[in-house]
Amino acid sequence: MGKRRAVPGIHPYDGPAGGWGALKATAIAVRTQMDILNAPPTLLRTNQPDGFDCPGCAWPDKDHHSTFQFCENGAKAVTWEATSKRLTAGFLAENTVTSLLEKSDYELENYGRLTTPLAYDPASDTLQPVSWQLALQQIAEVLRGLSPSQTEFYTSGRASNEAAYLFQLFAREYGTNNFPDCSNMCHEATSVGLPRSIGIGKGTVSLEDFEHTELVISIGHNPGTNHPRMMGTLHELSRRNVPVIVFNPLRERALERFADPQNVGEMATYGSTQIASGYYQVKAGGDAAALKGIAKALLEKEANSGGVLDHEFIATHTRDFSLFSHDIQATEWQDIEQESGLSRNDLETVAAAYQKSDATIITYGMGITQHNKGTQNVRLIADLLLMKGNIGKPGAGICPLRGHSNVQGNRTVGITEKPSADFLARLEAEFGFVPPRQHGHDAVQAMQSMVDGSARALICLGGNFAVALPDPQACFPAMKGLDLSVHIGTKLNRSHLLVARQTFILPCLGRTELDIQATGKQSVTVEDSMSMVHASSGKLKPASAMLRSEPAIVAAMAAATLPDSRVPWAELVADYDRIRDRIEKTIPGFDDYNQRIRQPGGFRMPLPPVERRWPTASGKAEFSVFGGVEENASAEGSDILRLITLRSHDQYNTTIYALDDRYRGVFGRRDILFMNDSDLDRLGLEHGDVVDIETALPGRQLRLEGITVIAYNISAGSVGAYYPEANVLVPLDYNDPQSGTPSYKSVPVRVTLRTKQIRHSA
Ligand SMILES: Nc1nc2c(c(=O)[nH]1)N[C@H]1C(S)=C(S)[C@@H](COP(=O)(O)OP(=O)(O)OC[C@H]3O[C@@H](n4cnc5c(=O)[nH]c(N)nc54)[C@H](O)[C@@H]3O)O[C@H]1N2
Ligand SMILES: Nc1nc2c(c(=O)[nH]1)N[C@H]1C(S)=C(S)[C@@H](COP(=O)(O)OP(=O)(O)OC[C@H]3O[C@@H](n4cnc5c(=O)[nH]c(N)nc54)[C@H](O)[C@@H]3O)O[C@H]1N2
Ligand SMILES: [Mo]
Repeated sequence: MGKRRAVPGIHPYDGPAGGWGALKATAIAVRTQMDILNAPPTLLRTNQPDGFDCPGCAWPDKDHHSTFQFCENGAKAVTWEATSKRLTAGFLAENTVTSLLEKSDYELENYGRLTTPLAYDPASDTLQPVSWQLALQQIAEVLRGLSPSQTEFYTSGRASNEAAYLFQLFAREYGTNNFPDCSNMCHEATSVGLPRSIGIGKGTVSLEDFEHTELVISIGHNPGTNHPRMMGTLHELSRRNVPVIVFNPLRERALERFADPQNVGEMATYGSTQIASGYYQVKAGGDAAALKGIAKALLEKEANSGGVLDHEFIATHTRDFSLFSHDIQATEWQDIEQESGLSRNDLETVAAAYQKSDATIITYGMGITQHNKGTQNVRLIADLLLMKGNIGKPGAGICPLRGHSNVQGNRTVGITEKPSADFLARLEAEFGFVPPRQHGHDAVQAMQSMVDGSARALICLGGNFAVALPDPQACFPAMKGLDLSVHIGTKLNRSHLLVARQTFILPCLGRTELDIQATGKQSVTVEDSMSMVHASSGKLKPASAMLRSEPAIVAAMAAATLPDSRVPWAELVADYDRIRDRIEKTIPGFDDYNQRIRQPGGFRMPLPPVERRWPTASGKAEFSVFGGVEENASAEGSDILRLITLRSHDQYNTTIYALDDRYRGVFGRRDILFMNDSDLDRLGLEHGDVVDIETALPGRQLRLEGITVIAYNISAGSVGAYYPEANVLVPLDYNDPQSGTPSYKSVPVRVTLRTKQIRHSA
């Protein structure tokens, strides 16, 4: 970076990701959150056969019973939940909701675990303890007075299969398919795009495929922070000389160099392993152009010398190849280069590596899905794989990196606003009530209904709905306009505090905690990113005797709301095996559910594409037509930059563990805009200047003021800022029309100087 003036809290990080720094960060997480004596056994039980599933991410484990897999950010997720801090009734009595809204997201959760049901008291503007019975009775009364279509049922992807299944059952018997969920802000593009391409909205690879792969292309995800256990896999690949090609506008350290804390040699010698064999700093929103460039290079080679495509696979297993290839041929190199920011030569190099490999995996994350054409981006990735038959053979396939640890399972067990007629018929046959057929709201639609006043109640199974969504200026007042909001959660957050006419916060057990019901100790089940379903059993003493499990809370709310319910709620909750029996009867793929989760490692959900069976409308895998190269609405003006909103190393979505972003060299602050040197020069800005950011889209003026811009290794034309602070810049209706996913990774913005950087003593 050369010589620059010092900016407080900015210290470029030169080491590899992982290594001793990761061990130290784990020790700090333990020390600041937990009773030290309790901590090591807790961490050791993470992802063990009889332990709990790590609430951190959805990356699978080897057999789920191999050695303890060390993971810094998994440790943070566990210690944040298993903290010894408690949010007490005394504290809440002394602090009004208005005053709590002044606190940061970090402070709110750091008060500790919720310990008792709370109800909002408008007279004193405080949250006050309430009995479970009274809370449930009052919630039920409001719900019975509303039309079901006025109620939104939100799920955040940490809920277990059992809790999520009961939640959808409750909402559907009540009478709505309004299921906004976190997946709508995340991998909805995958859930919509992949079924069209290959017949199922899930990844096709298993961990074993990584042992046989010859090439991994990693697009738009940051595993060093968000899927740290994947780093062990990438580290192994790199040591076997398997090329890993990265497309990312930012130089993410973990994708460059990584020291595996489990590798004794590397740790002892302060060594590290290079991860990416090629690192392409694509422009934000330029992946479609890049993918089309790779496809174009392949088609040109095929035309020149042949032997590139898998013709037999294409003929037997796919359709619409000619439509796809015409679109690729019609796309000009000049447009590809301009939109991607990469040269034809670069893309031909990647195409050559792809041609050479007999088994390729493409992994991807939010850098692909969170664009106006996110669904079509996902389909382009599938297209590229189909060209060489890279789906349904060992070592190859598509690998979306899911978000929350059970977000995939939630969808499998029925959390969807667009249920299939089959599924509804099975629910009806099993339970004897008539579920609503009309499709419901996704996350953005639910919030839009709250904004226009047509939705009156919001029931949240976890999460931080209003903060996770774009556009707090529109969302926050909408939350306050509701008749009822109910939050099942573990810690206080801002969505809880945006109180409605009546608001209830219901404290639940976390994954780490012991769950005892009428028949004894219970386990729940979750599905990871690779469709493996396994059991998770908490072991710790609950944070408070008042906590209830998520299934128990949902069942009690349902029983209170629906006095004539056909569902035996209490009986189901007494023994979760009974919930799983019902899941087995109503959802294909769960045969012998209770037996199979008792086997080590659990079982895999059916994935027909792995056997080259394609449950699409045509029965074949389908190529797509992207059309053009632009992923996002174009905005005019040479001063316009594309804003990426991203996660720091010390956060879990809206949960901020601490204020550092170690690998990006940011410490103790989050008010940062990452910008390329050439853009700084062009705009007449300097490293450390304080700027204002304004969204360059028609409509309301959206601004984020007083942000410090720093020079960073990010592609020219793209800038980065932290989520959720930067959500004020994203309009609620700026999304992918096919999947409804907000385009958090490509907001056109203008950046203007506010104050010149002040010289600080370093
Ligand atoms: N510790 C931790 N773990 C987590 C989470 C967390 O917040 N903290 N969140 C969980 C959840 S819900 C999710 S969805 C996942 C998220 O995991 P990721 O998908 O890794 O999410 P982001 O942090 O949003 O990072 C996106 C990455 O994409 C890059 N990127 C941005 N725009 C583009 C683009 O246009 N093209 C390309 N090629 N790259 C781009 C960014 O530079 C960044 O490296 O992680 C899960 N795991
Ligand atoms: N700008 C921008 N916005 C984004 C994104 C982005 O990349 N950029 N990413 C989007 C993505 S990918 C996602 S998934 C969403 C995340 O959206 P959400 O899933 O709604 O948000 P989280 O921050 O994960 O939710 C945190 C809260 O969950 C509760 N909680 C934690 N553990 C438990 C539990 O075990 N049970 C229950 N019931 N509650 C629990 C706690 O009260 C905590 O405050 O945000 C989206 N928003
Ligand atoms: Mo996510």
